[in-house]
Amino acid sequence: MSNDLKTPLNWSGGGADTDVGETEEWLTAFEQVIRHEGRERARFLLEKLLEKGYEKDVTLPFTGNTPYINTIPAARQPEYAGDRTLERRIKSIVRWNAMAMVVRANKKFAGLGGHISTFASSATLYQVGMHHFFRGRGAGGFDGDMLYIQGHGSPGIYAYSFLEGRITPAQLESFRREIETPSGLSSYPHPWLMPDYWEFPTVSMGLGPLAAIYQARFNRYLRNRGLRDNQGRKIWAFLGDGETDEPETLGALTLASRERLDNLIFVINCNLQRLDGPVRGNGKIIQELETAFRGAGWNVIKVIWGSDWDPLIEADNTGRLVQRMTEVLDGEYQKYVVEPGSYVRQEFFGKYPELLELVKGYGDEQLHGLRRGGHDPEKVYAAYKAAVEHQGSPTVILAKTVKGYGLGEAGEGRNVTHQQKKLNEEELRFFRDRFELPLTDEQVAEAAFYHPGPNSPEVEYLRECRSRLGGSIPSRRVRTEPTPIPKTGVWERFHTGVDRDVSTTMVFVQILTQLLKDAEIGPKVVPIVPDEARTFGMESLFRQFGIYSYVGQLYEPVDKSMLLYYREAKDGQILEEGITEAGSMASFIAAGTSYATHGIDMIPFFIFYSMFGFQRVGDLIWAGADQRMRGFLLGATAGRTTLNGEGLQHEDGHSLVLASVVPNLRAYDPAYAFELAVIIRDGLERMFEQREDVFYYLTLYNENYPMPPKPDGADAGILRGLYKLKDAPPPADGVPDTRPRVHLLGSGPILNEALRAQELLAGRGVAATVWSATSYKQLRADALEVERWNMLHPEAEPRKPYVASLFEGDDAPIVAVSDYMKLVPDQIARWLPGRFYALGTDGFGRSETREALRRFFEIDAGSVTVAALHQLALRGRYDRSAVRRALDELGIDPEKAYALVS
Ligand SMILES: Cc1ncc(C[n+]2csc(CCOP(=O)(O)OP(=O)(O)O)c2C)c(N)n1
Ligand SMILES: [Mg+2]
Repeated sequence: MSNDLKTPLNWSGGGADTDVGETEEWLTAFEQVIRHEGRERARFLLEKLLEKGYEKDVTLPFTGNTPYINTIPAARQPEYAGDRTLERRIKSIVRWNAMAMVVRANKKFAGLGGHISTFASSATLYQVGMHHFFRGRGAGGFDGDMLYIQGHGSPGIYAYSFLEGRITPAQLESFRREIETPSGLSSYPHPWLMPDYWEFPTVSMGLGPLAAIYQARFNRYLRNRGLRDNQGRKIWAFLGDGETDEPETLGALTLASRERLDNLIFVINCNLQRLDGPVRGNGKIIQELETAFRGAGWNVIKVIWGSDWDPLIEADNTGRLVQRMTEVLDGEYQKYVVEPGSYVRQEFFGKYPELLELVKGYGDEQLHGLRRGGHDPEKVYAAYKAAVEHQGSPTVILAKTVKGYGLGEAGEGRNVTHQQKKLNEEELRFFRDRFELPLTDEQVAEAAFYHPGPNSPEVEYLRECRSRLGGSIPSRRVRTEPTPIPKTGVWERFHTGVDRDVSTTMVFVQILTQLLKDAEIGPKVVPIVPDEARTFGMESLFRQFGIYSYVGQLYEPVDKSMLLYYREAKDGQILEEGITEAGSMASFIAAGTSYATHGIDMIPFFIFYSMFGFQRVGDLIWAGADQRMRGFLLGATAGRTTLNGEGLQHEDGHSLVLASVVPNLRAYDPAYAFELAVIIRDGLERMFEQREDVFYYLTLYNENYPMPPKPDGADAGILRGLYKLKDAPPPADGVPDTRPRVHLLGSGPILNEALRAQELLAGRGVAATVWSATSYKQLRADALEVERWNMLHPEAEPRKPYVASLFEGDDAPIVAVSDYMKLVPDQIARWLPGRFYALGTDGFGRSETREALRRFFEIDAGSVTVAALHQLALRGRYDRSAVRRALDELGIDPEKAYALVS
């Protein structure tokens, strides 16, 4: 192996040739075998040689690489199916408009942003798909292919729709102006902002590729469960080479190959640049990715060189050209783009005399113009065709391109190109001339949009292609028919209360089981777990409903003789994802958006360790919210003190804070079985009957306690976020009630601490009313809306926020307590001015008993009692010395350690 630092990793040349004659003999013999006995025989001999090598300790270093040339040689290239001339004209128009919409937007409003260079590099990659491969939602129940578009390439996609007549000039004019012009075009693919157009939000790098893998898998899941046959749908994911730096991009590759997802095609736009500069200036991103994907079992198709290199490769009988192609670094390839042809001659070909000889008939211009594969429709077409025909594994196409292609001095191949949004007149003229657009200098000066007319050959051609392929893309179409949610049978048993000690996690599993058994909605339920089913007591579901496996169960499980054995099945319903919250979340998104992607309602329940939810995969949750997913996220082992033995990394006291930032998420922190049942039922009705684009987060705890029956009329309060649970015990008979009053708000298992505090306070002459606070987020949302309405309607009778209306009629202090940070209850403080005080679990978790933890974080009954007494003392309604006495009696050391490190 060469020690030359410039030799790219994973490429071993084999050292110097010490006996050229002998080498020739071997090669000639090998060629003869190929010629006379065929490739199979040649392959067999090679394998035998390798085997012998291993036997004799002559081994080759591992390489996942093939040489740095196209995977599909010119000889195996299919004929191009389209009209190249017309397609080139279309592409030029699309390029122009995609560029012009960014330039015009930024001319008018500097700072609006937008990207020119990404699409400039990927125009051919999209166009070949648009004209020949990407299938729309045609007739006959076919839902079309699924397209994950590189987010910052969206101007190019809009430009196609503009040509097609789907997008008006006014809309193109209002790129990134979604507020002032309601039909303005969103910056990136946002199903929330352009709900009939974009299907998959992609621009948070890495999430698109991950989601695409799980989408492809979910399509198979639906098929194998007999719910939807999607055999023919392809999932195309377009991504940047820089985007492959994200761990999410490459993190799930083996799932795709393991499950033989040949419905999945990645197209990686290898323009060798990311935002700041080169992706792998000192190496070769295409070779690096080839190794990763091949190693993971993918079918890899490299599209590196354009057709004008074919004759050179053909004429290269010394192997020097391929050698040179392989040894040159990406940083150097980038330089060739910005330097003249003479530089390419000298630096690239000039390294070996044989190469200079090879191109001696080529002018400098010609050398500079030698195209890269990703800009050559024929090469891209060949790759796409091979990809859609390939069976048995997913395919990745690694297409080499130039970032900012066609921009010339304005940015082609320049390190600054990613953020280029302003072109001066000269640069615009260059662009026009380069792509031969029929625009006058005046039109060029203002970067006017160009449309050749609805009956022009270009538009007719494009329309014809799209209609042949089943209609326009992208296009999002949602199911609007409601799925009826059971009104009886499932819920009643959870309303009556349970004397036994149970946890809300156990209750949830029972609710889930009931739903799974329901004849109507049962099959639609998708339980998703990241290797925690046993932790949450869900193993009983394994045998009953089966764990999905695309091959079924090929082995006899060790626990086969047991009642609850680990049963895998082809039609298994549970998605047991293994230890990947990100993957599970991607499955959740796929299932929770199937009302739009597949036109059928699926109802995902993703249950996870609450600590490893929002803070681990928060960006995926945000992307799913953007994609308008529906379903239930369940943060189990919730609470900083309720999960008591696991310490700092496991004990969650803040997922509800993180949940509070997601707009269309309804987050609940329930305490009792009936609360869970009411919330889940309401969620199902909202999402699947009333078709609201919301989703749910529920905390689930593992503390066992009896579940009381549902108080009459509690439903509305449970859903709105707060209801009165228990009035203060009455004073002794005949004694007038002059006791100072407080309100105690509790959530989750800590509601029990509030109830105990109610007794402790009663013993100290204080009347405390206990409320169950199921959702501060919901309370806040209601109050914000009301407050805003009042501000905008100054002369109208002011409305009351729900939370404020509950506490009208007295001025008693309100103490809130939960197993979450103080910030969670503090969300409502503003509507209860001067009377609200929150206790909570701010700070890192610790391993201890629940009692010790609750005392440490000051959320136990004793701490609640002291807080309430102190609030009364501040108002002169309780004696300060009596508060100090209470501290003593309750065993609270005033100098004890403080949990919050700040
Ligand atoms: C998670 C995330 N981090 C950062 C960004 C900002 N960003 C947008 S595009 C880009 C560079 C992308 O490079 P590449 O993937 O190679 O795409 P290209 O534009 O070169 O095709 C960056 C860093 C982002 N969108 N998402
Ligand atoms: Mg790039």
